[in-house]
Amino acid sequence: MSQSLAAAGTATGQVAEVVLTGDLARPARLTVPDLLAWPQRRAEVAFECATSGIQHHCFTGPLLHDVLVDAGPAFDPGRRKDRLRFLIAVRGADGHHAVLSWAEIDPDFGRAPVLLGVTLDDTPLDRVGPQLVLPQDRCGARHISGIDAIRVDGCYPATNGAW
Ligand SMILES: Nc1nc2c(c(=O)[nH]1)N[C@H]1C(S)=C(S)[C@@H](COP(=O)(O)O)O[C@H]1N2
Ligand SMILES: [Mo]
Repeated sequence: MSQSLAAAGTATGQVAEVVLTGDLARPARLTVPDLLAWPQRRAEVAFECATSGIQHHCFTGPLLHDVLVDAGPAFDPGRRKDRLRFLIAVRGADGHHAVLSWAEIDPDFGRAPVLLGVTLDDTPLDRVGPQLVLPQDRCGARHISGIDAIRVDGCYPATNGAW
């Protein structure tokens, strides 16, 4: 990011950042414009909210899997079984959060096409931050908006250690 853009973001608080943290070789802070560097997908989703009923939205953005792989999760990529112990916790700025398993979004396992939405119904999410998009979910609760942190954790021992 250029110095002037960084300064503008700091001065106005208008550029939201997502912190990628946890068991990663390359932890990162990413803005919505940064997320345009990965291939963009489009998803038309319909989900039900317990309080406001059925919602229809169109999102674009990169695959969560593509972004997290580039952050270097601390598993052996050649050993499929090693990935099964990793969790991904996604948090919104308001504290709403949910946990996914790595295998849920891994192309060798659940293959869920989960996006980090950077536009919502053609509106850029630069100021509010990206939104988690889960086309497979019937309920809206995991479509976390204003994401400010994503944490990857290898929760169980890499070898046959004690639980
Ligand atoms: N950050 C954040 N994201 C959130 C929520 C929340 O409370 N905080 N609620 C979820 C729930 S319960 C639903 S149903 C959808 C609502 O999406 P809508 O505002 O497009 O109807 O947002 C989800 N994302
Ligand atoms: Mo909801």
